[in-house]
Amino acid sequence: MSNEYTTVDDARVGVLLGSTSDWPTMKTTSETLAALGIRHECNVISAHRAPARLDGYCRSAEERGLRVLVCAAGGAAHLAGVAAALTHLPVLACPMKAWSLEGLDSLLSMVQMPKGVPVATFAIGSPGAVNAALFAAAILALADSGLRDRLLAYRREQSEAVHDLPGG
Ligand code: RP5
Repeated sequence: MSNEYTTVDDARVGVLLGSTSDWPTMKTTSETLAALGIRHECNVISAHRAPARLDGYCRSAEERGLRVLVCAAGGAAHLAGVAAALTHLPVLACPMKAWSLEGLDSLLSMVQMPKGVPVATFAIGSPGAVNAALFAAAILALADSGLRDRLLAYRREQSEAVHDLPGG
């Protein structure tokens, strides 16, 4: 049922969180996508607490216009792997620091997908959350020249913001 999750018209990226507790980190994904003018939607859909909802979301994703999914989860972080099993769209995985192990558990859960169903796994925490947004942008920019220009401008501004070492 569509009312089980939030949809945004013409969204190209679907951001999925295993829990609302992942939002403080994953809001950086949303902010980065927004800065690049990428329409996206964010939902909390736990793979183990709401498997039927995740199934419906992923199976309808391509038809609704989504082109990339970004999945964030902590602990035994199976959200990205399950999403990738339900859609052939690219799935980008963001390991969260949950309640222990500083996120290493999440990282290994995501990066160690068995062969056949890939997920692209990013760094633990907000560095990976931002990079997942930039990687989604790079994928979408292959077929969107306006976004390509915005992504190049973002990269240029980032380069210009790098300062010389003190005394250098
Ligand atoms: C995972 O367990 C979530 O993605 C979150 O990172 C972690 C803790 O979830 P809560 O217990 O805070 O809901 O499913």
